[in-house]
Amino acid sequence: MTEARPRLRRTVGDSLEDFERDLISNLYYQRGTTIESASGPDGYHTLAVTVRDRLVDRYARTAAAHYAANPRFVYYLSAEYLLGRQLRQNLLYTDTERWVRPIAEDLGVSLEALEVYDVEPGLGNGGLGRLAACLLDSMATLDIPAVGYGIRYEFGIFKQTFRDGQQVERPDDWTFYGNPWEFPAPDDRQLVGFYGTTKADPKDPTGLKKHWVPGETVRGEPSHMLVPGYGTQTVNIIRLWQARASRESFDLARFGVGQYVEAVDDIVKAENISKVLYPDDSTELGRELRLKQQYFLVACSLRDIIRRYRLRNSGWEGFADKVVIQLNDTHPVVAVTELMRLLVDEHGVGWDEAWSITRRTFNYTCHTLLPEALETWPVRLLERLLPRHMEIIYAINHFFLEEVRAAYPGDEDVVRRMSVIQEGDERRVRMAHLAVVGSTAVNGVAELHTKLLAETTLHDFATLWPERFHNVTNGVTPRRFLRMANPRLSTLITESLGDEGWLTDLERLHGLGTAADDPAFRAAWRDVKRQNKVELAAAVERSTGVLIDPDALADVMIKRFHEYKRQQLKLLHVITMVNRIRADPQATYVPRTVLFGGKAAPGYHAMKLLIQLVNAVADVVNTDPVIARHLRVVFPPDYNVTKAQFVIPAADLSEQISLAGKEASGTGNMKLALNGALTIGTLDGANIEIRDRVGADNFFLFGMDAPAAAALRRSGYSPRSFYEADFELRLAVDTIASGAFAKGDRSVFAPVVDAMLGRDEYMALADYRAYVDCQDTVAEAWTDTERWTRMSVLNTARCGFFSSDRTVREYCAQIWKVDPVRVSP
Ligand code: TH1
Repeated sequence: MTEARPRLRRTVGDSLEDFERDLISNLYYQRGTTIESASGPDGYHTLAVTVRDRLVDRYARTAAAHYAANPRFVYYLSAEYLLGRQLRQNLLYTDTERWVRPIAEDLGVSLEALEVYDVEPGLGNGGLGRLAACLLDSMATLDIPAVGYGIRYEFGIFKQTFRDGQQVERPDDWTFYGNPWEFPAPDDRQLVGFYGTTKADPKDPTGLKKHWVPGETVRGEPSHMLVPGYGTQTVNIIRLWQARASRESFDLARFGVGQYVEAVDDIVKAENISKVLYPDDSTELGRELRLKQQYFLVACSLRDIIRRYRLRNSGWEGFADKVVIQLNDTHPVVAVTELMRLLVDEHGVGWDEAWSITRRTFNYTCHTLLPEALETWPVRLLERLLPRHMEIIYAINHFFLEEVRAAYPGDEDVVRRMSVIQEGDERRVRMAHLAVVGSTAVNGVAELHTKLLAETTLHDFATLWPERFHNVTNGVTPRRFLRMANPRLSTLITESLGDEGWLTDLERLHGLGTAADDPAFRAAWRDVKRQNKVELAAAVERSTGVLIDPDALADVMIKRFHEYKRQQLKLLHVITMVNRIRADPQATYVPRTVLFGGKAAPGYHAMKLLIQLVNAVADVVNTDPVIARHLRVVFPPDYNVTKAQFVIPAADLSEQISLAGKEASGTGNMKLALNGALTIGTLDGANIEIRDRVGADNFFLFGMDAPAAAALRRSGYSPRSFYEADFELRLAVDTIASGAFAKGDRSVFAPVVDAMLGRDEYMALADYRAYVDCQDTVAEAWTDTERWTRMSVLNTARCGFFSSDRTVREYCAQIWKVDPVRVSP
């Protein structure tokens, strides 16, 4: 194959003058305005497309190189992506910020002023979506041929506001001003069916091949965003599907008889599929529309993958050699049945060969252990919505259970446990089981998580097929979460290490280890942290009205609100500090700012009430002149990737206090440690690996480990006994119960107290004493400034392992078996 003919390719100039000329021309011809009359959005969009065009050039060369090499591709299927803002990233990746600064200055605008129009696409809930974005960044940086597939939700994760301290959700109309970073590709649209009936194929003696006649069809229209690699020419893409009414999806007959509005109603229904992201993190919500979303993503993406495969290949024998599909949790797992359907029903491949291809194509990443996050779908819903897929699931399960019976003759108990179908009043399909059965490799996201998966949730599968199980510990991109978020620290690191090589080889941060012993370096390190805190303080004041002291210990807990993450435990500590100050106002206390950030799922009432309590405690603390001298509590609303980039560089203490065995990995823990925050944490998820690397002396460990937590639960956990045995704990709980945070009304937060003393599902009370004592150790450590700084430097120096580049290398070596393709300049 020859590359695209050069004369058809336009190359952007590579100088300040070219950039300036393109900027003016884009303002004039794209926005139809002039420098004199341009608005803020005009300026932003013009800059965005001018920067973007530098990437288009690389993308065209990447596509040509991939076409020529016909390599094995990684296809990442994910219902969620949290990409973060694009402008700064693309300025960095195209190395154009050095031009934009002076040009903007000449024009009397600041980059910061334009950036307010750079809306982050909030197409995810939390860690799972952000991980997908970090992995795509690292794949491009490592020149791995890859495409990310997702849904272009019209409304992303809701915007969080507070009214009287309560969370109020507002829709996130993220494309209101248009999205300059995406390219619609209507030519690559796909048709997706739902409902209908299946018919036997009379020519097929096995009965395994059938014909599906959908009752409804919807069109999927793709657009893509560019995913550039750092320090390389590779630009991959993420392809997002939006649902549109197909001509078949509304009733033309109705137009004929004047039922125009009713006919248009069908259009609305079809387009609802990609209307909104489900705002639930780590919980399963068995709603029909969500299953429709999942199948919509899968059906569009698989057809697109096959289309791409056929550009350079024919026949099916080689499919699994050219295509590897990574399933991001169970959300896209219906893909296993869809590929079978496409191969068997539509392309006439025999069942056994199709199954071999399918199994070799897919791999599955599990991100949780929480039972409520393990998706199951009612058989009856699948039979109605995806009748052919349900038949295929039965057939897959039939052959699978034959294998189980052969391995364990006479053991019907293991058959029942492992079956893809969960029997009971309402029969359900276990998506995680389907994923394991249909994949080559299954992985957990941190060592403990993988171990627990193999011992508990997927124990039978790990026993039957040990070779399928892998661990790939999560990572984060150092470009966004160190270089972009923390430019001051990045400069200091680069000065100390001599060059910027650490940005793509993060283990080089080890070189800072010796600098930790240099007092001048430590002073510079502290200075950076302080400046970051000054900046954060200004932002916090703007958004909450509360003044915070940049010299106070910045104690941050930023993550989704969930009982297992235990914001309630942090709050008990805050209230304990309040009670201590009240009891002895004259004593000396280490000044602290406690910063919370995070959303609760709109239907998660217990967590919404906890958010209200955090705000109520903040109110009491910040307005009490005695307490506020030592302590401030702030909760800026609408925590997202953009805000994370502000908060993380300013943090001194990172709260990672989930009940051991519940947080699969965590990735905020990595971002904070990488930015020199010390962790106070349990032996959970990736905390364990962080502690192993930074050293036990540089990590504040407390609480039960996973076996201890499991043992306590087995022995019959009674939160009340902990409450009664600990004076400070009793006082903290009683303070909430007294109505002190509700102007004396004891009823408002009574459910919080009841949850603590009643079930305390995640055993916060059992870990309270260890936690509060550990916080005292933290405060003590903070007073030794030099020692604290040394610990902070060592955290950064020793967190190189947590680069998502390492994560992607491990996926490549263990699971994907793909090689890079270099793109020449
Ligand atoms: C998160 C995990 O809770 C977190 O520990 C992990 O670091 C992250 O994934 C990345 O691996 C999960 N998010 C979700 C979201 C949904 C369902 C399950 C999980 S697990 C909707």
